[in-house]
Amino acid sequence: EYGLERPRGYTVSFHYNPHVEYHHFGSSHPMKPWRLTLTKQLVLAYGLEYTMDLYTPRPASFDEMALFHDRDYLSFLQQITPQNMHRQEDILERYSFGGESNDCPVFEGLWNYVSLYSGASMHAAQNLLNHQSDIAINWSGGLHHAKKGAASGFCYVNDIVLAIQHLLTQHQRVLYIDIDVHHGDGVEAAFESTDRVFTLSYHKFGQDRFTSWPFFPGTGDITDTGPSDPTNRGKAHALNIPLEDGIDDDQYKWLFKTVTGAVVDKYQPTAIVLQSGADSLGGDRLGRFNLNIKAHGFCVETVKNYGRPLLLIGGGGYTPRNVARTWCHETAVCVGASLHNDLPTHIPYIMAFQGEENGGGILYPELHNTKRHENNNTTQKLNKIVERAMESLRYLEG
Ligand code: ZLV
Ligand code: CA
Ligand code: ZN
Repeated sequence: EYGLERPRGYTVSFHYNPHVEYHHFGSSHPMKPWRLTLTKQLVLAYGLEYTMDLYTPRPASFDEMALFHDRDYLSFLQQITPQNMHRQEDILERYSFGGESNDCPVFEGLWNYVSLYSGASMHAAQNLLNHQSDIAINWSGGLHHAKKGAASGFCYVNDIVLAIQHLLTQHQRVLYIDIDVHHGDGVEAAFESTDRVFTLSYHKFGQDRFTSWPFFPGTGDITDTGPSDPTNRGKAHALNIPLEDGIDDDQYKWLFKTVTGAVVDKYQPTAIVLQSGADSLGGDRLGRFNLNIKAHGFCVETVKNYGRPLLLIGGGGYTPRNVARTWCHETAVCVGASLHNDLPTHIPYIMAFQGEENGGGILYPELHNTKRHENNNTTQKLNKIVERAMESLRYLEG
């Protein structure tokens, strides 16, 4: 029995295995799988579950993940535990674990965690292939930094690459769009030698004013458009939009619509994958931008309106209450619902959203805080970026 009518001509599916929530990277680590609990609670509280098909996907198998990853790397992931890791320090280093920053810690249930989020992305892709959904959502995925044989930046297995590979079994051209504040380097690298995937990432690029290191992962300048070798089919099939601290709603919306629209026109993808990392929001613990929830959601709406099969996945997002708000809003955008700004009062963990510092119990609090991140993106710089982007698109034949 549906509480809400479904007058839509398209189907939205939600792929989520709640077991991911119970994994912890460690108490001081910024990645909190618990943000997914909050997201789910908001989605349920607004009654959005009645407007979508819900699935609890099984974990991905070793062999499924080996469609992209090296088997020796996966064997390592499968057996490493916090208890036995001290006996294999050399191997940890080989796969980019540990180190002084410890972005990729070994934690209890790591293998289970990676197979759960990967299984959800693969199942979402399968649903698009079956024509069982037009838009398939997996908020637990989007781990765009993971490499074939190494972990990187909180990412161990690259669920996006696995999902895109699956889409490629039936789709000639897949467009990957990444609005996480970090460069989607792992996905770009995985498909650098094919013209059947176009990767487009918007991100902060350049020296970080807080750490004075290059902002992670340090790649993705405007000049990076894929391999330069003219015989490489992947040439010109990557586009990177490097941004400065503090970009605001109007600038980002304009840039996103202009550049993404041009890519879609030129490349004519038959399916789209959108990584909707929420660390590009204002007030994010790791991010540097000043976006509000509705500006972030505008990107989802814009991509939805291209009317192609769409895989929508999560990614970064380090202020859990705002991650939950954004992904709930974007779920509503997908189903075509508008949500009341006052949060339903019967939400578990309602305290996480209440009080002035937590957004005052509303869905769309103002997140921009120009004192924290001064806007260093001038109209002139952005125009220049668009000009350069249009120029590199001219190298795409067709
Ligand atoms: O959102 O911050 O900057 C997808 C995603 O894109 C680094 N890692 C490495 C390279 C040398 N540094 C370490 C700098 C540490 C600065 C303090 C943290 C505090 C605790 C734990 C991690 C961090 C941290 N690490 C902040 N930024 C990093 C990045 C990795 C970012 C991954 C983004 C993942 C899910
Ligand atoms: Ca990005
Ligand atoms: Zn990120």
